Amino acid sequence: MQTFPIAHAVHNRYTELYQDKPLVVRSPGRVNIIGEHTDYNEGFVLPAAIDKAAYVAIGHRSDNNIRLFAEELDETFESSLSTLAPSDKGWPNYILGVADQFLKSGYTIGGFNLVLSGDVPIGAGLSSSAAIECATGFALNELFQTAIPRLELVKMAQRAEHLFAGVRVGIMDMFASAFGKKDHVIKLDCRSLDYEYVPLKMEGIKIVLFNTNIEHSLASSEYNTRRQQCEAGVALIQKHHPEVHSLRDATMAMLHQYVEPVDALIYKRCKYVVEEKERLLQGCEDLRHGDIKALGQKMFQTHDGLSKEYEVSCKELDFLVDRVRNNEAVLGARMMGGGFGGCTINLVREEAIEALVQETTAAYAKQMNRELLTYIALIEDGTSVIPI
Ligand code: GAF
Repeated sequence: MQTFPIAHAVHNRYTELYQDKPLVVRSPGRVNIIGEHTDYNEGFVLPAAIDKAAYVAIGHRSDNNIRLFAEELDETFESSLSTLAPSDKGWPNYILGVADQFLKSGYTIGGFNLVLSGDVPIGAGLSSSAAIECATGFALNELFQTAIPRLELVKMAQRAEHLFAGVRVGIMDMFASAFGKKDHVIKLDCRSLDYEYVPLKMEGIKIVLFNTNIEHSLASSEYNTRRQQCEAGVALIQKHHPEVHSLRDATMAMLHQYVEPVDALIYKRCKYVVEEKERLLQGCEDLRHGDIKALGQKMFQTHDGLSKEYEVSCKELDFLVDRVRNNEAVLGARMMGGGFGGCTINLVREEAIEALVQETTAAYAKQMNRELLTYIALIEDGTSVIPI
């Protein structure tokens, strides 16, 4: 049986603080193989839950208060169910926002104590926030026996992020955290929310993440802007095709005809999304046929689109992708997640990983004057209670 040392650590911390036995929930971060910025355009995505996760230990209180402790920050935060509001502090919002969703959806919950810990690097594009939100949602659901289905908890986590973190994220990150399956990617249709598990069969190839070590500060404001730009493109098409509800329904021909002559910037953004939609579907077939080389080539194309057309990359991400582009041992690479920092995802032949990490770390330090952090991502199951 798999052991989770951090689950034991949050359990012990909770017991030390509250002299009581808590419930412990683990919820992972995610990678996304291909299909970036397609979720809020009702396209497909291809994420998977990883072996880095958020952990919460939770227990009842006899009043309506909420007492949070963040292990890594050594910080306590107090609030109450009657005064729930976004905090300037940041991290409590991912918990408070979810508690707020329980109340807004009409579920009865009481006060609680919660200890938070985890090993998903913050701001690295691996969805540490979705991991915390899903862990909190599942923990409250268990603790207060609210019997909310998994998919509804995912939607509540997404709304929590919209309202308490102010970022209009799509559903991918929370879905991947909650629905992840060991050694599988999830082909998720972000319109119908139908999904399919596709085995991640990559003999001799591993997923290597290079963390730029730049926390994506621009990410939230620019993210919301990108969403608006996509909506603006849809509005232009809708004047002629009322049946088009999102970029999911748009074709390149429509973009050429109705968007390109009106607004070059909006056209560029929408073009990337419409092309990425198709790339994902083909990439998924490549994966099914074990053609990782073809999938990898599409990842490089995705990166170029994200960098030059969607413009959510940064010089550090571009540097890391360009660095491996002509390396035979790297089948594919691209920036991953919202952008403006965080990680690149690389499909690398196992025997070449050590040398690649060494030489990329040295080059990154020299050219970008920063430390490169590297993780090898293993694909694991989604959110669950950890019995202790
Ligand atoms: C972030 C968001 F949270 C996701 O919903 C998704 O849009 C992603 O950026 C880009 O694909 O991780």
